[in-house]
This record gives sequence, C-alpha cells and structure tokens, in this order.
Amino acid sequence: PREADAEALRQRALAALLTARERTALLTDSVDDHELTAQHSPLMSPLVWDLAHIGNQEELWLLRGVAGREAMRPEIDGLYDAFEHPRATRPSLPLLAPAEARAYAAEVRGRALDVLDGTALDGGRPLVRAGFAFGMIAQHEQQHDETMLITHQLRSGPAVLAAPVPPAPTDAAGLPAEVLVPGGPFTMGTSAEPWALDNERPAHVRDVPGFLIDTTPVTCGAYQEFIEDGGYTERRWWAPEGWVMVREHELTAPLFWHRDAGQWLRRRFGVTEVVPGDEPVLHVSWYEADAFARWAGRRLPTEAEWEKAARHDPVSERSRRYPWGDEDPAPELANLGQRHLRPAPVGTYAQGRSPYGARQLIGDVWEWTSSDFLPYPGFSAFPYREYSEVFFGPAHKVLRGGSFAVDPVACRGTFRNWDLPVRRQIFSGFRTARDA
Ligand code: AVJ
Ligand code: FE
Repeated sequence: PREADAEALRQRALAALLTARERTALLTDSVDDHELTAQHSPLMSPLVWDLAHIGNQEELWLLRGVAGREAMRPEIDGLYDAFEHPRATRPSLPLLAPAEARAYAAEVRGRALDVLDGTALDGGRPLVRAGFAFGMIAQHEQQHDETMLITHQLRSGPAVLAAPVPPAPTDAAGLPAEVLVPGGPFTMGTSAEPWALDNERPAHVRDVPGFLIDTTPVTCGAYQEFIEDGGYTERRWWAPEGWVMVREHELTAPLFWHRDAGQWLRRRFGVTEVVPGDEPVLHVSWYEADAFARWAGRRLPTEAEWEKAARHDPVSERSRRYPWGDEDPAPELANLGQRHLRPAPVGTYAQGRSPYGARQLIGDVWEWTSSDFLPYPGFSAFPYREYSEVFFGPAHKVLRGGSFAVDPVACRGTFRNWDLPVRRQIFSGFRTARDA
C-alpha cells in the first residue's frame, strides 16, 4: 500500500507540472517574440521574464534543492530574482531571448521529471514529503501564469486568447441577498493539506462572532449604482489613502471600464463589450471595495469571516477543504483554471455552495477582505522566508477564494493571496458583510 501511495503522489505531481506547462505554453506561444519581450505595463514584467523565472525557480527548488545538482547557469540567477529587480526595470535587463528562455525552461523541466522519478515522496525530508516541492513548483508556475494572464489583459491590440462563456445560473432569482453565519469557534488554516503553503499553516481555532455575508460577490450592476450615486466624488465613503488615490489618478470606475453614449463599456482581453450587470465586478482595488461597502452601509468581511463562511460545516462542526466538501474542484463546482476568460454571472455553481448557502466563494474573482496579511499563531517560514514572511504586515491586504484565472492546484479554502490596497489590474472583486 505504501508503494501505491508513493505512485499516486508521483502521478499527482506529474499531472500538476504538465498542466502548468501547457498553460505557460498557451500564454507565451500566443504572442510573437516582440510582444514577449515588450513591456505592456510598468506594473508587469515582460512575459519572457516570467517564462525564464518559472524555469529558474524550478531549477532552484527541484534540481538544486531536492536533487542537490549544480547550478546550470549561475550567471542568470540574479536576473530572475524577483527581489533584486522591480518589475518596471526588468525590460532593461540582459534577459534570455524568447527561444533561449523556452529552451532553458524545457531543459530544467526534463531534468526535474528525472528527479521526480528517482525521489521517494512518501517520507524523509519535509521538502519532498508528499511531493511538497513538486506541488510548490506547480503552484508557483500557475501563479505566474495568472500574472501573465494579467499582462495579456493589459496589452493593447487584438485578442489572441479565446474561451467559451461560463455557465449561466439556474436558480439565481430566488437567492437571498445574504446568509447568516452564527457566532462560535471554527478551525482556520490547515495542518493536513499536503501542498498548503507556509502562510496557510497551522490549523488553529478562531472564535468568530455572528455575521451576515453576501450570498454572491458584488455585481457590476450594483457597482454602477455606487458610481451613479457619486461614489467616486464623495470623500465620505473613502479611507483617507483611498481618497488620495481617487484624486491623484482621477478614478471614476473600475480599471478597463469607460463610458460611451451613456453606457459603461469594458475592454476584456482585447475585446470591447457592454459591462454585464449580473457578473461579479472585477479589477477594483481594496480602496474601491472598502468605499463601496461603506456606501452600502456594510463592510468587507474579515479573513476569518470569509474562511468560516467558506469552510465551516455547522453539522459536523469541522472545516471542509472547499465550500462544497473535501473533493477537488471540478468544472460544475467552480470557475477556475482559465477555462473561461471571465467570471460567471452571480448565482451560478449551485453545486459549489457552502453549508451556509454562499455561492462562488471559490473561483470567479479574488475577494478582498478587510484583513492585513499576518502570520497565523505558530507560523514557521517554509521553505524560504521570501515566500510569505517578508510580506507580513499592514501594507498588504488579504484576498481569498481565487479567480477564474487560478488553477485548482493553487486554490483551496485555506489559500491566502495578498496585495497592496491600490492594486486593480489583478482579477479582484469582493463581497460585503455586516455584524449579526
Ligand atoms: C502570492 C500572488 C502575491 O505573485 O507575487 C510568485 C506569488 N511568489 N512568485 C506573487 C509568487 C513568488 C505571489 N502572490
Ligand atoms: Fe515567482
């Protein structure tokens, strides 16, 4: 049985690595070399940087970290160290050219698969136990694939990506606006999930007073009401730094929206279309989410509230891996994995609802919470401080749940994302809450 478990782990790691590389290929083969090396926005790296960085991190953790191999090209390590060079300066670095970056990532991958073949995953060092290092690298690649999809959204020019529209809701009309989560303790975080990252650990009990949370994310239609009611012109709705941002950048709507002949339009992956009223609002900063909530007489949920609404099962009194249970995500449960290039209308994915009846907590849009990104009690940095620990503090706000651009391997009820409160190019939306 032990050998069969090890083989299952190996297959799972292999599948996750292959899925990630297919997506990386889609995102980097769909544009020409000029577009791969261009800077589409000072907020982003050139796509070719992400590509070689994916290979370089895989070399660092799987070839050197797990297998103890020598560096393949020690002279390039510094170029692809995210802490050495801010995104805006990366285009001026002597980066590997597209063909070289592809060849390097492919060479690393070939060797990494050999390492996977020859490594015992069922015991031993924490880095290889349950295939953690391989899962970590698959998640890392998928996170950069999401980053590259953001770059695709920011690029100008005709569309190069296409995907079917997401499913439509079947019973949205009868849904309550909010659901009640009674007060009491629940288990937050995880000590069991084998590929959970350091910041999701360890599992610990939190007592959360009763609250109500929106059944679905806030829609574009509701957000338009905020705009039309003078949301962006009235200081009273905004946190002081948020108001500074609104004035400085003359914000009037979410990123990628513009008004034409009395209608709100948006640009989405190279196509301009009417903003759909029933879709979760996307590309808003934390400050905009916070201002909307105040205007609505509500507030953003805390991170603990979000996780309790998503995971706590009041019948068994335990936390689930996902809102629907412990089974891995599937297409009928959540909008994940870039299967669609947009969020699904609110009320979709009835099968994916949480025990309290909230919908679309996983997938569609990352959801801003009111919480700063902080370590859980008992946190210990693993395998390196730069993954999470250096970002802890009041500068970053936590986002939960994952977007349509997140692969299932990098999405769980415990998964934590974080960003600056001014960020809006990310696939971010929100839902609101209030005290019970
Ligand atoms: C967790 C999404 C904030 O993209 O900066 C990628 C993930 N860490 N490479 C990021 C990450 C190292 C990280 N976020
Ligand atoms: Fe990275």
